[in-house]
Amino acid sequence: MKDQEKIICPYCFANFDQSEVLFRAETCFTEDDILDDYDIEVMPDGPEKVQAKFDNDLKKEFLAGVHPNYEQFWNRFNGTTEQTRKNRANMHAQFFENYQKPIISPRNPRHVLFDNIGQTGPKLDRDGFLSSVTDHFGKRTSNRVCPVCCNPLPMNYGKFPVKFISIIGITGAGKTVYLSSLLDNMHIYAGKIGMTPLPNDAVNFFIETNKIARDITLPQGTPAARFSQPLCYNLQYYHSKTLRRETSTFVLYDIAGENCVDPVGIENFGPFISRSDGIIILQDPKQFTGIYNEAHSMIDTVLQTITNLFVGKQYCDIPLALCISKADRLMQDNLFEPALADMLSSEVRSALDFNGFCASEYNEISKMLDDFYYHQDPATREALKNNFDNFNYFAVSSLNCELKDTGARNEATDGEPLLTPTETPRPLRIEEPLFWLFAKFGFIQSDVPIIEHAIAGRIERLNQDLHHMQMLYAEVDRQRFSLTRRRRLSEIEEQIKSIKQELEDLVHSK
Ligand SMILES: Nc1nc2c(ncn2[C@@H]2O[C@H](COP(=O)(O)OP(=O)(O)OP(=O)(O)O)[C@@H](O)[C@H]2O)c(=O)[nH]1
Ligand SMILES: [Mg+2]
Ligand SMILES: [Zn+2]
Repeated sequence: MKDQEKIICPYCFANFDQSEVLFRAETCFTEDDILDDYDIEVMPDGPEKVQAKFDNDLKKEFLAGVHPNYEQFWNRFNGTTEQTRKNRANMHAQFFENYQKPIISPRNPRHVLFDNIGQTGPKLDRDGFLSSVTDHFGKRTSNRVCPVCCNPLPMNYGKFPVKFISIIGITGAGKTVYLSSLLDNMHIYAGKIGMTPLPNDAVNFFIETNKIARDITLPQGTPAARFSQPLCYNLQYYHSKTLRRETSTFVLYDIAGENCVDPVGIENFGPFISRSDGIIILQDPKQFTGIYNEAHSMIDTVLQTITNLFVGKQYCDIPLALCISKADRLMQDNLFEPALADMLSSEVRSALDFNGFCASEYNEISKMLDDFYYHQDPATREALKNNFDNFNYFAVSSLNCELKDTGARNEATDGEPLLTPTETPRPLRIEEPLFWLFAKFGFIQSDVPIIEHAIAGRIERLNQDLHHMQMLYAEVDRQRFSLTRRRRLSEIEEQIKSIKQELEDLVHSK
């Protein structure tokens, strides 16, 4: 990592230098541990009194409590979603949530012990990073937090380039199940494209609390206004362009589609979308109103919101994976062509000769899904083609197994049944949208060029070419005495004709 690269907070997107991080101390005091100032005042003057005052003041700086900046950040989202992992060490001791631990500064010699040699601050790690400090009471902490919003920064966060990816879908579209299955199986998926996932406690905790497995009830819905913890994941790989071993961090956001519709939601969740490097939209099959009659489209509004968030352009060029979730449902109901169902039931393969994206196989799926949308959801297809310059179609299933109604009801989603897989889930192609994004980011290569369906950018580029040619025509036309004028004019005319034809074909293409 280069020195000048700043860390971008995955919560508030503040930029800061790694030396500016703050820490959550492991030493926590409560009001009960602190003497009343009056009790010290009445002590006889002398070194004992001075010491008592010093100790007492120091303890006040290690008082457990939620930092106001943290509280302010989470107030917008009806409170924090951060959970503290309970383990044996904190079972017996007085229990504090991680976010209640006191925030201390590594630059404050009252808070932390400075390095014996340098004396200018705490010891840095091998990468020259401030990754842990020992507090004044001798307890070590490696819990770094953002200096602006005081939210936790995962281990090693900031050492590697970061890509932000938003997963958007209406309530019940399958975001949580998708994220949990994807991350739980990441070691298998990453291997297919030559990547190695690095272990990560926070992600493991998310997988544990949202376990997708036989006989375990599926996760409860996440209330739309709440903000789920961003999931940060590190992957090591050989970069397809630099040919060097690199590590990248991916931050995944779980965003309820409802927040792309209601103005307060857009204001609160908009920043996560507009800062994204890639978007995965999970479309619940019930959003195909023609099929399931549940009149719940909404996807056009979501796309509109995304386009509006990337203002300043005719179209949006962020890579966008439109992904049908619960494809098993559509397959069971025979709503996919048999050839498509067959391909979707097969494993995602690596490219034939190397660990890369197998576009030769994917392109076939993409073509058939484009056709599916042409028949089942032409409005979404049109909106994508005309507003997004970099999108593609996917169909996945995170479960693809028998589910049983437990009888219990989900409180978060007004009583939807809580289901339990009665067999081991067999996810279908859930890694494909992520692989496609990796290919778009340039991390992996594809065996053949990846199919593109967008016409938004192509139309704009052709219009620019047309304008340029028309200007050129006028200019050559003015050169009355040029010997080659006639020939050049007819050449330009030919080119103008062919651009117009291409535009015509694009606009009328199915
Ligand atoms: N058939 C089938 N059902 C699925 C699949 N994935 C999810 N579901 C069902 O959809 C329900 C909702 O999935 P979640 O992952 O909780 O949905 P979500 O998008 O996180 O919903 P909210 O948290 O409410 O926004 C699950 O309880 C399952 O019943 C799938 O691949 N196939
Ligand atoms: Mg959820
Ligand atoms: Zn922050």
